[in-house]
Amino acid sequence: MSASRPTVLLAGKVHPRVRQRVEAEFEAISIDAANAALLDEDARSRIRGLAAATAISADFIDSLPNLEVIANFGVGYDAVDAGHAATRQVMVTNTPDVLSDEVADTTVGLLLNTVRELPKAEAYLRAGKWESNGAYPLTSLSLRGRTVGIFGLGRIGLAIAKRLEAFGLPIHYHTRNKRADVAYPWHAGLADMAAAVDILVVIVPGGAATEKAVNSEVLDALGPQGVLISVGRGSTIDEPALIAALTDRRIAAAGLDVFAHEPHVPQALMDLPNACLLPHVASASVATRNAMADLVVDNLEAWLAGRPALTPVPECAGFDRAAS
Ligand code: A2R
Repeated sequence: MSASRPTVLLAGKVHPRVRQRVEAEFEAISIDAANAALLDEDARSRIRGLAAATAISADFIDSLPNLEVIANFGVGYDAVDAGHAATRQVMVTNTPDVLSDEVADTTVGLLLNTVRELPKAEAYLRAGKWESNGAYPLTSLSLRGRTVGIFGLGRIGLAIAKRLEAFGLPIHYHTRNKRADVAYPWHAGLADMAAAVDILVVIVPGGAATEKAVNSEVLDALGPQGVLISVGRGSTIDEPALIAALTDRRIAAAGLDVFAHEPHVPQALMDLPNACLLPHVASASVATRNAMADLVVDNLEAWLAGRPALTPVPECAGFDRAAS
């Protein structure tokens, strides 16, 4: 043990590669939850870095007087109170870009599974029904002739758009700000876009600004042939409204990788034949999760060595390392 090495807290169920590298490069302290009562005063005063795999509240940040950096595992950092961290000049980093292609690939897979019922067709084969009952029924939905609307055309949304463009599908998008670098039609309103498209792909960050943005009005605008694909955050969907719309066939189908209260998935969703459900696996390959883990630790290393963070979140992007 070297007294000169900074102390880094591992909070929550951290990725094994984050743990391995943090234990090798820093003095590591581990706790299962971000709860100040799990740390004594000496530990709290020594902690300078935090590798976060769980919610980090303002109170928890305030319980660590010498905290300098919070490195969040994931591009979505809605569980970290980054606004509060910024007021204390605590750097917050996330893991953008390294997961965009993986998430976009999974989104296309989820869309195909939802529309062409591929998991159900495989289950039919495995149950011996092809031989006993004949061909799997024709799917009522198809990607052919459909238009896609992407809610959130950031790094991941654009990677999804490029893939679906290659499928020959027209792309529309809704964001708060129109992008100058794409020619896709932009809609200032989400419900307006939903009315103009057949497939709505949701890939915005979570948090108050997008909470339950996909509500009954948006789902009704999407309409009875409409398909919802949700891969950003479960909080963005009004889940009871979605269950009602799927039950009443006010939309045709939904493919979901994220849920409002993970890992709980409402039984009503599980019971719906027109819902295709994944357990939040969009970025979950060994290679991509390792790349995310490395970016978490690279950010800790850089900031704690007095260098700029590699991937600061927007709330902290202007921080001057020398000033903190
Ligand atoms: O609104 P803009 O112009 O800032 O565009 C961003 C859009 N966005 C929103 N659109 C409409 N209403 C909002 N309240 C709103 N908030 C954000 O979402 C931008 O086009 C996109 C976010 O893009 P990025 O920051 O590049 O994030 P990335 O890497 O694509 O990941 C998106 C989310 C993560 O936050 C995780 O929750 C999930 O995907 O993995």
